[in-house]
Amino acid sequence: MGYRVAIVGATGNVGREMLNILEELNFPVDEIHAIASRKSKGVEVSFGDRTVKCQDIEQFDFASVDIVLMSAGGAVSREWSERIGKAGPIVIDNSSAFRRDPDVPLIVPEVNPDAVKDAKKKNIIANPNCSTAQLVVALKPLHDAARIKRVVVSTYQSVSGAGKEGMDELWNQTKAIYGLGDARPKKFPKQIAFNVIPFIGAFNEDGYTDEEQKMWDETHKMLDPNIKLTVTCVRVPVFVGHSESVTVEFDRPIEPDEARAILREAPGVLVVDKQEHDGYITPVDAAGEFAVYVSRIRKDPTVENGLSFWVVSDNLRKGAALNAVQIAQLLDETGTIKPSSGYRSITV
Ligand code: 11C
Repeated sequence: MGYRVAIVGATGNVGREMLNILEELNFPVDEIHAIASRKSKGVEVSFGDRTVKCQDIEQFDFASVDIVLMSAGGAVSREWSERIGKAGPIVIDNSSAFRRDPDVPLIVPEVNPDAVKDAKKKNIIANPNCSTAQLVVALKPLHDAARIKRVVVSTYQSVSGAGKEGMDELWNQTKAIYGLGDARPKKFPKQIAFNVIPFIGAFNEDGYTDEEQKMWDETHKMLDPNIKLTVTCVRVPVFVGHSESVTVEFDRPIEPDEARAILREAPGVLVVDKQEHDGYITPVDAAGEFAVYVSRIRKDPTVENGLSFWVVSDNLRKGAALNAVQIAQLLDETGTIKPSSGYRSITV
């Protein structure tokens, strides 16, 4: 016996991945409900070899489920998550709406699983931004070994981070540039096909973007508020998979070989790091996979105790749906929630 699970935003990129990953990880699901806005009512989504019809969020009785995986954007989360939490289930919210709320734990299970103790304060757990999730999975084991003082990150974020509309825009612009239609930007502020855009989200008054701010706020909440972090977030014409160039300053010397050994033992990390062309990972290699890949580990000779490396992961998986399902597993494994009707163990 297992859990009664609802996916809100089931027709989106992340919602579909949540359904896939529940099945791939054999999470004990007794009932699955696909929930979407009224306009998607009746749309079919796949869950394993079954199809499930979307139900209207306004009509659904959330008191009838144990877990709600929420990925319908910040506005829907702000309107619904607290109401749903009060109705009984635990909401695992993929939006930015509650990440900074002190009564809402923000969790990457490889990094701060103990934060699950606060899950019932509001019955909401926040899932981090995709670019933060993969960063902290790589930083955590290094920080445990040699305290991190400062991090400099530049991201190379795929268009799927901006949802299906972002993927459609890259596809349509690519065709249009060869003469088959309208190449004007709609979803992104500038042309994304054959280009890169040093802007994601919205500008803050200090000249950074809110996407950049999320990366330091969330790293501080989950890993360590004392780490200094500066970030530049860039959108690139890649469909799936976010990449990050990361430079870290530690409080003691750490050799590339020691970092490789630490990361090889770290949960969720795969080190692919040889000085040959099969020896580093690109987003195309990481798409569809679970791991956070680390490549190109080398000394930064311009600072004391510096290391630079390259981090790549599937932003729809570890950056969103996989992390959400891992949080559901954590709730189960810690006994924070119990199956509604008995228990079937998880086999991963
Ligand atoms: C992007 N990282 O690539 C964003 C998408 O706060 O969950 C996820 C935004 C968020 O556009």
